[in-house]
Amino acid sequence: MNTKEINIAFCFDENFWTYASVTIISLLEVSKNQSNYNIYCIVSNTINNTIENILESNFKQYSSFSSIKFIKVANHLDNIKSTKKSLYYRLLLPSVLPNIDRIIYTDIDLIFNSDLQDLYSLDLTNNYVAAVKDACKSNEKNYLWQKYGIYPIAKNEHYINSGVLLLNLRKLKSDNMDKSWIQLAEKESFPFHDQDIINLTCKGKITFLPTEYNFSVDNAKIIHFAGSNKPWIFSKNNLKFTELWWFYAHKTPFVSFFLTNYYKPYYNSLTKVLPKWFGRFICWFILKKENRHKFINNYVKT
Ligand SMILES: [Mn+2]
Repeated sequence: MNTKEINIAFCFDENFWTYASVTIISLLEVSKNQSNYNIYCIVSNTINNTIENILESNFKQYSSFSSIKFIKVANHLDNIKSTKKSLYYRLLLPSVLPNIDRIIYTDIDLIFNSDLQDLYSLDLTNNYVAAVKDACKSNEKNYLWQKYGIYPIAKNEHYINSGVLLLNLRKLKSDNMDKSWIQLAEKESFPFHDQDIINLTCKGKITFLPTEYNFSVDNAKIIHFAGSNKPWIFSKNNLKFTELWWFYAHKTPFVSFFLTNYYKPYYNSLTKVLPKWFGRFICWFILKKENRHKFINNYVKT
C-alpha cells in the first residue's frame, strides 16, 4: 500500500461550502487509499463550527487515509480592490501554511477522476507553480492587461488557468511572493483577479501541465467546470461530465438541496406563465427527453 502524503487545499465561503463537499468526496472516492490526503480548507469567517462539523462528519468514513483542517481567513484581504474576495483566498496559501513546502490547490467547481500522486510528485525545480494553459485572449483590449503586460503572456500562450495549481510554497515564501500578491491585489482589480496576478508575477517560473489536469477533456484526471455554466445550473445542453458531478453530489447529504436549486429557477420561470402542474410537467418532459441524470429525473417525478 502506498502511504504517500499529499497536501491539498480548497478555498470557499458560505455560498459554496456544499459544493466544496462534492469536490472533496470525489477526491477521496477516486483515490481509495492510494495516498494520504491532508486537506486544508481556507474559509471565510462566515463558516462556523456547525458547518465545519457537518463537513468533518461527511468525510469521517475516509479518515483512515485523510485529515481535514479549517483555516479562517482573517483580515488579510480587507483592503483588496476586488469585491470577489473568495477568489483571492488561494493567494494566502503561502502565509497561512508556514510549515508546508508544497501543496495542490483546486477550485471547487471541479471533480477528480484520478488519484493525485503523479501531479503532486512532479519536479518543479525552481518554479513557483505548475498549471495548465488557458486560452484566454478575450481581454486583449483591457486597460490593465495592457498596462501590466498580461496581454503578451496570453498572446504567447503562456497564460495559465488558476483553477488547478501545484504550488511551490517554499520558493514562494522565500521570495516573499505572498506579499507581492496581496500588494498587487490592493492596488488593482484585474479582470481575471487572482489568475492575472499569478500569471503576471510567476511569469518565467511556471511548469506547464498537460490539459488532463484541468478541464473536461476525455482523459481528464481533474475535471474543471470553468466558465459560467456549471453542472448544478439548469442549461439546455448538459456540460460534459455533468452526470459524474451528480454521481458525487449524491454521495453528500446535500443532494436534495442541489436538485432543488437546479430545478427551481427553471420551474419558477415556467410557472410564471403557465399553470403550476403544467410547468412541472414540461420540466419533467424536457429533462426526460434530454435523458438527464437519473437522480434529477427521480426528483422531478416525485
Ligand atoms: Mn473554476
